[in-house]
Amino acid sequence: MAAQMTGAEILLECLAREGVEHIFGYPGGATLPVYEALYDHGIRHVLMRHEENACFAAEGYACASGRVGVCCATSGPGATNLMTGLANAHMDSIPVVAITGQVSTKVLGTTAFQEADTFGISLPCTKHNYQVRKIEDLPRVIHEAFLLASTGRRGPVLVDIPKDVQLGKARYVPCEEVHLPGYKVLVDGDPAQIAQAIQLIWASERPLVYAGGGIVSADAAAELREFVGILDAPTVCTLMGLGGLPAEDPNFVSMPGMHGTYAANMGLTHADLLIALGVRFDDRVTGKLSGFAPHAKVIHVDIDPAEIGKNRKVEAPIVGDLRSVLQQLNHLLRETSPLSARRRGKERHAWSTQVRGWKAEYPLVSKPSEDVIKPQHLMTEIDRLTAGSTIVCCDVGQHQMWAAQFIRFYAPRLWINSGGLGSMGFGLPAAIGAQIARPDKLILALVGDGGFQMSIPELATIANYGLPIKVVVVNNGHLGMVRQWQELFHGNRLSAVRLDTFPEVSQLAGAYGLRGRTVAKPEELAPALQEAANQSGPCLLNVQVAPFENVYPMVPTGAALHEMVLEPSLDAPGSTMRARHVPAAAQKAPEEALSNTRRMFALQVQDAPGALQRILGVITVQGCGIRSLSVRQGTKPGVLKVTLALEGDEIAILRAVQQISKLVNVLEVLDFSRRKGGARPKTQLASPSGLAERDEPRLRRARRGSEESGRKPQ
Ligand SMILES: Cc1ncc(C[n+]2csc(CCOP(=O)(O)OP(=O)(O)O)c2C)c(N)n1
Ligand SMILES: [Mg+2]
Repeated sequence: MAAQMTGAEILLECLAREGVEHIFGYPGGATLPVYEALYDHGIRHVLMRHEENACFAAEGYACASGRVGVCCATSGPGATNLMTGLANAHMDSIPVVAITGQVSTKVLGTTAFQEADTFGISLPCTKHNYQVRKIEDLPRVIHEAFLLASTGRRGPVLVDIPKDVQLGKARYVPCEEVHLPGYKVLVDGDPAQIAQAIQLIWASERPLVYAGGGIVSADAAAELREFVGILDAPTVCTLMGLGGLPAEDPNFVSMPGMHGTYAANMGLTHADLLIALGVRFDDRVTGKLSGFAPHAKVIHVDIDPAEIGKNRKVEAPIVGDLRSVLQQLNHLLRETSPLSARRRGKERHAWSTQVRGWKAEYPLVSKPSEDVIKPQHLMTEIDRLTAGSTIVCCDVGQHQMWAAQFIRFYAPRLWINSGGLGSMGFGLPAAIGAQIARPDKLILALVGDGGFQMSIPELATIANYGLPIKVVVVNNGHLGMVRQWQELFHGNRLSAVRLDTFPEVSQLAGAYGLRGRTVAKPEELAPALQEAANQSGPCLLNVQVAPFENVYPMVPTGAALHEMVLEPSLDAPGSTMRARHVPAAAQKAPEEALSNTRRMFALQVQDAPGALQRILGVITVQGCGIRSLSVRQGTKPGVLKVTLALEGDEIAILRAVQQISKLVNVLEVLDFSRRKGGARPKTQLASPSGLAERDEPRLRRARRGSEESGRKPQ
């Protein structure tokens, strides 16, 4: 007869049977038996410095390896500290099993010391959760938890184990098979729906593949590449799907959405068929839903039936595992392509050429400066260094968007970030998990100065385990993404976004026994990154970047994708990118502000309530003086012509004009001061070419002075 084992020993035995090699955790009173059992167990425990980070590390481990990440916390505060991590895993469908200690069953519900309703609290942020009240249930529950976390739509599963269950003894009876009668995972797609999808695909003239994180979690990158190759169709990959199609694939366009590129967003706007693969039509991708892919029929493949039709009507729904469904589709497409591909060949060729044209016409540009490191410049240097094959664990904010725009990934599981929940503090602990999963890989933790300050304690974990992670802080002195929104949408009233105090980095790193340095000069950047990569151990690089840079393109909330604001293109002397920011609270005295220059503009703006107030407000905020102002009926009904002579700092004037175009619907800008110098009057945003009139971005309509105009988000 088998020897008796404690509940804690049974737990570890079950974890070992699931192939678990690492647990990320933090101990406490209610998990003492588990840690006693871990003392001489083969499973390696990684002591993190906070339970939230233990969960993020488990997620980094899962994302880098494709395996289930495991984390552990004690009852009460330990368990509640896990919740952000679990919510993050839930949003991004990351397979995690979380073990929490709980007070003994006898005192459950008595507000015992460190009792929290972990089961209740974790219910909405897990795929499933358990509380194990009997030791005999442990093997079944643990194996069910792994099955649920790693199949179907992946996600976090929490197992709460009271202390007396961990301490109790029982004969260990292995659970050889898991039965979950109500849990069905469809693997293959329904043949009739697949056939319908094939019909739509061959009937389409302008197909666009919209691939998401589902491609990565289903390990379907090879199948996606084959699919895209057969169709020769432009493909956009979402923030979670980057690397799902290698960035060097000729059909790869880029990331779509709020900070997506012109080509990706125009592709979505003009497609007549969207082939949506493992995506959830997230609002950060779609913008205003009614304006999203307005001419497209939709094929939507997803493992989770609840996603289909959730946000967007679908013509061909297919529920199944993406890898299997893509294999089915590829097989049928190959069979049918000799006849069908020719039918729309000319139109499809024109479409691919059009999308490539958009990409060439409006690429993402990184213009290095000689004075200051531009964040985009940093990302292009990282791109050069990593050559598409390094794991980048990124935090949340502007730097995340620039990284997604400029760093190319040639394979899945290299780009690890917090998408759905957008949890600051994710990047560095995720890098710890990724490095433990992939000791062979160079791992970058790319974090903002805000998120980094949430993660500093984990430098101890890095030092403790000698993990050779390169932590790169993108230090703009601000909670940059919030600052950008305050600047653009809240009258530039910068409130609680300056990060004035930042530790001296060589001392901070040195205190943990790490190497650390600050890089502030553009010419030092590439060598510093190279040196960090060459070092065998960990290091901390604090890169001081331009403090007031904004992420563009940008689709303002409430706007449709084609209403994106491209990078403001008033190419002022010194460039708008270099424009000094004038905090609302620290404006210059009027006499001082009026000292520099005078410029005259005529704006054609849509006559909407509050438009004039907004124009005047922006000018005041930027500290410009108004020398003269006239308002007349514009060239068309419903349009006002506002002629302004502005005085003050040249850069502040140009910034004011840019801001105006974001807050009111500007149809045309004439810059008379430029005209005198022989330059052509300039409109604010670039115009696309070769588009059907009905769908052109607002700017093109503006250039022609058309009355038709989209709503400006307020
Ligand atoms: C835990 C958490 N708190 C607050 C936010 C809201 N938020 C989103 S981005 C951001 C600023 C991030 O600043 P930083 O880490 O310096 O990155 P930057 O935007 O400057 O690149 C904030 C506060 C968040 N996403 N997560
Ligand atoms: Mg910052």
